[in-house]
Amino acid sequence: MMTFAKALIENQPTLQWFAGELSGAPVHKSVTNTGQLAGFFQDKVSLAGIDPATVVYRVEWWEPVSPTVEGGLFWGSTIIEPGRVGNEYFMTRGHFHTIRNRAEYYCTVQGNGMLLLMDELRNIKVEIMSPGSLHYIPGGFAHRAVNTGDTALCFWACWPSDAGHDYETVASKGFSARVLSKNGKPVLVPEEAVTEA
Ligand code: PAN
Ligand code: ZN
Repeated sequence: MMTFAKALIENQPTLQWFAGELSGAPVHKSVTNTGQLAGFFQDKVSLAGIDPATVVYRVEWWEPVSPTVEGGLFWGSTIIEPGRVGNEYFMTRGHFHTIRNRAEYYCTVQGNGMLLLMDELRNIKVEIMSPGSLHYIPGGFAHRAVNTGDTALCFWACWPSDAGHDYETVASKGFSARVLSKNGKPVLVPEEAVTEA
């Protein structure tokens, strides 16, 4: 009979749920600053006035299997700092999954924001992110999280190991709407109306 000690899997990761941190397993980390998001924010003049090393968001994620494996799952956190470039709130780049039918879950633990979901025809939907909100991102939808609050927005995500990230489509065509601050409130503004906003 196998003993419990022999059956026990080591290196089981631990979450600091509210801080968005992972430990106890090899974790990937990335930091994205304003300098790396030059093509993403609409107000280039305001962007030029911000130190390009200003952190916009950090991601930590665990890949228990290789990204080439079909059927696995990845798990990670994103923390978006509060801030704006001009009147546009700090946000993630946003992406489609390379394999378009791959879905994803986001769940918010801290802060307030909006999740933009855009299909390939550029139809856009928005979900409000607040502590406890759970978001199902269907396959075929580009997704971008926006921090509309005064504190960090922290959420966890779970996505298929083979999903892949297509950043090119969003980098070249953008989303069809932006979340801008108007009279201190977040408003979804269609891309074609942004210059008048
Ligand atoms: C998330 C995102 C994370 C950062 O883990 O990768 O929030 O956003 P960008 O990847 O758009 O920079 C996810 O959606 N994974 O699939
Ligand atoms: Zn994703």
